[in-house]
This record gives sequence, C-alpha cells and structure tokens, in this order.
Amino acid sequence: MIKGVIFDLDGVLVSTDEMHFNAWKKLADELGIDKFTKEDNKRQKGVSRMNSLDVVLSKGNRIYTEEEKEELAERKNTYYKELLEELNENGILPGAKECLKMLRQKGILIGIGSVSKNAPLILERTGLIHYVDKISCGLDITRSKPDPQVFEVAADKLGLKYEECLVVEDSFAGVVAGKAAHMKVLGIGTEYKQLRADYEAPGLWADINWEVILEE
Ligand code: B16
Ligand code: MG
Repeated sequence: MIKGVIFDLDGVLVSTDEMHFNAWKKLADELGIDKFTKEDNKRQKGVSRMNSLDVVLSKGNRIYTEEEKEELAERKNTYYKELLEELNENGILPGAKECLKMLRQKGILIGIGSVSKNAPLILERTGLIHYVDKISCGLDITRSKPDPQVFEVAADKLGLKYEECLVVEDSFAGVVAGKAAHMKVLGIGTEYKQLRADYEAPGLWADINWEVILEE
C-alpha cells in the first residue's frame, strides 16, 4: 500500500531541462566545444552537476584540473540561475499540479527527490512548494542518482518505509535509483518506453490508473 509519492523535479513536474541545456550550451560555446548537442544532454538528465559537466568536457579535447572544473560548474550554475529568474507557474508540466492536488486529497504524502541543489528555488518560483510535504535534494545528499540516497532521504523525511513509497521519474538514472531504494517506480516523459519502470505513462496529464498503483 503506497502512502507517499516521491516526485523527481526536472522533467517530471517542471520543464527546466531546456534551461539546463541552454546554460551548458553557453558554457560549451565559451570553451570552444562545438560538438555538445541535445543528444549529449539526454545523458545529463538526473545526474549531478559535476557529472553533467564531465559530459560537456568529454566532447572537447582538453583536460581540466579539479579547481578549473569547480569554476566551470559554478559558471554554468550562474547562467542557469539567470534563466530560472524567468521561471514561473507556466513552467509547470501539463497535469503536474492537478496530479499533486488529487494525491493530497487522497491523503497521500508528497515528497521531492531531486539531485538539483536549485530544487527549493524552483519549487518556490513555480508555486509547487504549496503542494509538497518534504524536499530531498542535492543539498541533502552526498551521492547522486543512480544511488538511492536522494529517495531514501525523502522517505525518511516523510516518516515512511521505503516500500510504502512510489517514485515518479523521467530519467534512466532516476529509475535505477528508485528501484535500488526498494520503491515502485512510475516512468514518464519523452523516453518513458525505454525506462523499464514498474509502471509507465507519457506524462502526468495521461490517463494513469492511480487506484491500482496506490493499492499495490
Ligand atoms: P543543479 P532532477 C537534475 O534534476 C537534472 O535532471 C540534471 O540535469 C542536473 O544536472 C541536476 O539536477 C543537478 O542540478 O545543477 O541545479 O544542482 O531531474 O534530479 O530533478
Ligand atoms: Mg528528471
């Protein structure tokens, strides 16, 4: 029996993926890396900022020191945060708000499991913060998805057993993380068919059989 649903943020509740890509693209252009594309961006979904930077740098041919990498990641985050200033409730993905409302009405607890250190800011800017009970994000963890830590912390904060939680994810790393936390996973988004989650749907707007999922 599911008592809590833990939502990934980027690509599940909010369309920040385009902003991440544009910020990384700007950095790549500054570094003279012209081979970084949207296809590479798919491998950045759900993984940490530093691992995402490695994806960009792997498309160039220079080796960077750890100190340089820290500066580059910080620079990308500055560009990303500039883009986030434009974010408001229009950035909420179709069906997301209605889904949160419906689950809360059923007495289900709502958690966030995002590796983004900007998750609290994003929730504030979109107003989604009002539908969330507990946030587990990049600021709470030492290991990124596919490690289960971000979801375990979310369940702990909600006061639930791991098997009482359902994870909603759009990334491969996130589905692996949810499974590793012994949680059921609903895979959504553009790649949902490839995610190998327990349940799947193209988006939260779709006709999802919540009665069955929550009873499991
Ligand atoms: P930040 P999620 C993830 O968010 C993004 O999918 C991923 O592309 C990004 O690198 C990561 O957050 C870190 O974000 O730089 O803001 O700390 O999908 O886990 O909500
Ligand atoms: Mg995501």
